[in-house]
Amino acid sequence: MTNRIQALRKQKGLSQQELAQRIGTSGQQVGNLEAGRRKLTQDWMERLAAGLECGPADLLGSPAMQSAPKPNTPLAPGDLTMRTATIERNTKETRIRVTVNLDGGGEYSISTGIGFLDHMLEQLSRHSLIDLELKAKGDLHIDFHHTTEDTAIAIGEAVSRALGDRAGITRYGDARIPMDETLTRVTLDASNRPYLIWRVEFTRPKLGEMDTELFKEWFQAFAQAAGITLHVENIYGENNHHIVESCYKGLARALRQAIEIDPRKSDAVPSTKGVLGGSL
Ligand SMILES: [Mn+2]
Repeated sequence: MTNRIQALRKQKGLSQQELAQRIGTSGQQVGNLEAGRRKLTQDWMERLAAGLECGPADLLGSPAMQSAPKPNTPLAPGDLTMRTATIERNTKETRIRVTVNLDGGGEYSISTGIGFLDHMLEQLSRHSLIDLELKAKGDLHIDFHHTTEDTAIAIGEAVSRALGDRAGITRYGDARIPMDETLTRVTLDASNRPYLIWRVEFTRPKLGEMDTELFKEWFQAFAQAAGITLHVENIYGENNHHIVESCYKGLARALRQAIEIDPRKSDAVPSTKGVLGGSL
């Protein structure tokens, strides 16, 4: 810990949630900033200083610099709930290890052995701001099917686990992505009700070495494992690379919205039933 955000916050008697509400962010984000998992930019310093009624420079320095905080101060409920997960998935066909941080900055390290799939998953991370570490070793000597599908299952499971009880998330997301001549719309509900609508057609059988028919398999497996209702529609487009890439970017953007903590209801599950999943 190299900053005094937490110490100043406790002096003010604020929970992470309360400080987050003052400055229009999520409790998780405040937790990330306090723990140094999120870079303390000038913008964040100014926002935090306004919320803590101090100067931006007061945020720097070690927490012990001023009135040492009591040891073993109990955490307020909801404090420091990191939305991260690691999944290891080993079968005869594939060996996969994936780590996600939903509150990341879109940093990635991805290796599936399939160049084109790596390119798509990098877009997913970059545009969702989910940090994604993925290492997959699959039976590519047979074909790319198992590796494609199992990669989606593993990422989906990791996202679902990191979402936990899905309390306080925005839940819905929607994105329209243009890429030159192509336009794709992705709409989703992260409510733990897996479903895929896939209105995407390709005019070429392969992109790179990858069969284009595998992309539907990827999205189907991801929707199932992540527990999301996922509607993907290519409205128009000609270039097959643009068509599929706009699908991944649309998923990323819609996912980014849906999994964001809504600061106005950050302790609530966003369903009138009080629990997500099951019948409507
Ligand atoms: Mn591309």
